[in-house]
Amino acid sequence: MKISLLEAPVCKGSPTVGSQEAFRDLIANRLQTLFGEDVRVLPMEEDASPRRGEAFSDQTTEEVMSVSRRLYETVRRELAEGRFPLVIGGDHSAAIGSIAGASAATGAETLSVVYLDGHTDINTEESSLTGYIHGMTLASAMGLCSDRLTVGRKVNLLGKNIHIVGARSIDDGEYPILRKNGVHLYPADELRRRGLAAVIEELRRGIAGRFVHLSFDVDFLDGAVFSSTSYRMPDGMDVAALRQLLDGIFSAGRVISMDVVEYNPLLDADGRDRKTLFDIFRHTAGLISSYCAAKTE
Ligand SMILES: [Mn+2]
Repeated sequence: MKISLLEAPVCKGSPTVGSQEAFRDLIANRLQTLFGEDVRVLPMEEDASPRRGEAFSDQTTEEVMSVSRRLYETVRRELAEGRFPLVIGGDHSAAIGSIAGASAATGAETLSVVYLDGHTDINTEESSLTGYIHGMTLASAMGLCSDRLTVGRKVNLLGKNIHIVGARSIDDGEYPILRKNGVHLYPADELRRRGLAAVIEELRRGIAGRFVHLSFDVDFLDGAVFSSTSYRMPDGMDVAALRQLLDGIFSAGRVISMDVVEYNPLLDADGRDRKTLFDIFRHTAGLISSYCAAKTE
């Protein structure tokens, strides 16, 4: 399976600066060499300027969505060419574009999304307390936000096809949205209580044979394991758990595209987290070559 590395240089979906540099940092350190000969490296030509996002701001919304619109087109195109789009954020608002692109390729009802994240990112403009778009990604993908936060046609991803794993910071206003839409939620404490293997088994049944877009936010990992991100939180998962989950997801579903978001290289002075990320990418590259080629034919 040929891989395309897509840059999503957006940090204005959040109140912090730095994640928009992640792609350039990783490519400068030769991330592409992990993905074989035929890897395509696709920087986004026009960069989002590294200013902080402003809450509930029309201009910020327009700038965030401009990146997502371009991502949407690129993800669609790479999928149509039979390649695997691997989107590197940027903050998690980038996934508005990548999910829209994946769902345009498969049909929204046919697509499952597995969302590995310390948050649930399912606020609407009404429920959001902070007004930052990186907390509204899934609500946008489900068509619950206004047209301003919609890429192309409304995506209307179904709640029952969304699986959020590892969350441990959920707003009061997000619970009713999760419940009403039947989103599958596996919070970090549930993973510990039930055991990782039991949750992976249930998740595998939910996505078996289905097209999957996988969205990985580095704050899924415990803040002590991986600290170069804007929202560093305790009680997260470790890299071994992530590997097990990735193994389960790739072997059960037909993973067609993936995001890796919220890495902030400006907070990674000694490069420790970059090294962790490279290990994760190396593992992912192996899974893509084992599982993705056969199933897309
Ligand atoms: Mn997130």
